[in-house]
Amino acid sequence: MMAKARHMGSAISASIMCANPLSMGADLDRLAHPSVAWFHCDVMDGHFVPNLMLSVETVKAVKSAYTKPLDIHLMVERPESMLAWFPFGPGDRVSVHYESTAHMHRVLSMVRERGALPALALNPATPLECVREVAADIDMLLLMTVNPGYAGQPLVPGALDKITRARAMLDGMGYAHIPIEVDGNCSLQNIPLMEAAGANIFVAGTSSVFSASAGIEQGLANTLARLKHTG
Ligand code: S6P
Ligand code: MG
Repeated sequence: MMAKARHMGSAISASIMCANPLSMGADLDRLAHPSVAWFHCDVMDGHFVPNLMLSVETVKAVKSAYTKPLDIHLMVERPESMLAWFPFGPGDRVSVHYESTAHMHRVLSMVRERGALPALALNPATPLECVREVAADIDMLLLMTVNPGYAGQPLVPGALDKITRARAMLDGMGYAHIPIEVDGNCSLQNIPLMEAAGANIFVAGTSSVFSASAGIEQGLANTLARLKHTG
């Protein structure tokens, strides 16, 4: 019987857009801890989502200063026209929204050609059915559990059910090895529910690693304590 992907190790991807912009380096130094698997870099163009976030220069600076793999989340129109701007390569991951391009297969191939891991990202209202068409071409599925654009939002209704359905779909298609990343209100309360539903990678932002009044180290410890399948 095929192993269920829900038993693969759970991991944290720290959302660096939630760092203090006036002391980002100090926050990232704290997050460059072995228990953080990825630096989640949100890129927003003001068109695909109503916000502007993490400039190319910021992502380049993070890439050159840290050895932590990048988990680049592109929330931009026509990502194929911007991929070349960003610094990523082997070990890094790039998530591309289904809703953002008419050329999903081409964009995923462009990511893989650079030795990085391509991932498909879906907005909350996007049907899971589109996963079938590119499951063979992705290394991860990113499910938005809030509407993309801002940190600090509540979970959208149906988010947990969608994780369950996505896990069942991938397992049923023979892709039990593909992890599911969840992004949006991965709070200390929601993480165990999301993990039980089948999520493997948790984007940690204002509701987890940045939520402790005692600071990021405490927030990280609190977040790790919520995961069942670590390591
Ligand atoms: C939102 C973005 C996310 C946020 C993260 C914030 O569009 O893609 O990565 O940074 O979800 O986390 P939280 O805990 O504030 O929801
Ligand atoms: Mg994100």
